[in-house]
Amino acid sequence: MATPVFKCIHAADLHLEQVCTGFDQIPIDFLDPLIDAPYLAAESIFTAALNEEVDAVLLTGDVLSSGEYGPRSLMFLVEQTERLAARGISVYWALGGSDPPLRWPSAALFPETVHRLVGKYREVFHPLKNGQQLRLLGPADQKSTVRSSDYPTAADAQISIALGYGTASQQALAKLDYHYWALGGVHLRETFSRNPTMHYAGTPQGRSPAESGPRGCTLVEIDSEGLVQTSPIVTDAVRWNTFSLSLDPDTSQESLYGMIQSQIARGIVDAASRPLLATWNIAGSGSLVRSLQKADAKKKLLEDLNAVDYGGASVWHVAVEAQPAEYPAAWYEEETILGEFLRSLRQLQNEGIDSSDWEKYLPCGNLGAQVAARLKSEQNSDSSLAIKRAADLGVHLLSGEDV
Ligand SMILES: [Mn+2]
Repeated sequence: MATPVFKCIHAADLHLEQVCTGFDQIPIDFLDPLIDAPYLAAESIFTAALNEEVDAVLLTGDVLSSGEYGPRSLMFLVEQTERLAARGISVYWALGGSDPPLRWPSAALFPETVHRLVGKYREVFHPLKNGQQLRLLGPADQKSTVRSSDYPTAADAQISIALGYGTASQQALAKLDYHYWALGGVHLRETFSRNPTMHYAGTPQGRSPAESGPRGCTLVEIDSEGLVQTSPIVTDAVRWNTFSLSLDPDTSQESLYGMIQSQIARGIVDAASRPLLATWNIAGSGSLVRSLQKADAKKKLLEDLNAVDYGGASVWHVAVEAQPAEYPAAWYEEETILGEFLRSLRQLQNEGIDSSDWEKYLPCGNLGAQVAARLKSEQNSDSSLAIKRAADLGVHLLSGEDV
């Protein structure tokens, strides 16, 4: 691309007050890094803006949560935007689902370089070095969908950026001729269109095992032709990483530990001296996978892993999940009790389970009712995983091994 006429950092979903979750216990020396992680990650965004000497920072929603923000997050954001203001860097903040509304007394604390875009204040113009102006258009309201009908077509020759929050449809937005769609509300970084570029910057800091892998913000450069180039900047201060292992029926406990150690060694390199929170998804068939589905065995494995000294690296093993593997297709066709059993489970898998009425899947009578009552208290459990586990147990019992 030609020399950029506009250079910015696009970030979203800072969720400054949102703490990390997803662990039963955590060692004391992890507490401070976990509490500070959202702030350190956000600070890296503003530092990157200064280092890259950008023209502006675009924030697309979920920066502060209006229900939860307190003095720390508010003052942090004021300080950071003042760092930018001192260097003449503007902030264009498109208000998303959880941000404080436009009428918000604390907004007066921010320097004048902070523009909160929504509703009748949604449109601003940013002067470019070549004398032209760049048009930025924020969302019409604080809803959680980017609706094409809310954005007028960007018809003139000017470079235009649309800022939005929530789910978006590539087809509907592409017709509107904006050069860049800066979007928020999706926590995993994603460019879902290249022509024009439509991009979710993702959250700068993962908060749970579900937000595994590097997180950050995006450096965006636009040239005078309106060509857009995006590059990721990693900002997370604590790294969540979910590792997947696949076990053979004859994998021993010892070789499982060996597999874990070699994956964690790579994870430590990837985390580049950040504290690492590891989750293990173990899949396969055989007695080891079956035993790891039991709470005691998972707990023992976690204790063993957390007793290992990683030579100065901060590593904490958060959870182990063991899932039975898929069975060979031929087993489903067998005219045997096993085949019949697997076919019934597959039917349940396809139709889904009505978890409000467990009793209809269970034997009549007192025992069925008791089991249904226990299941009811675990409403949030993953029913497809439960079916896979039932399949594994059934296959094990019908195989006749370990009788
Ligand atoms: Mn969010």
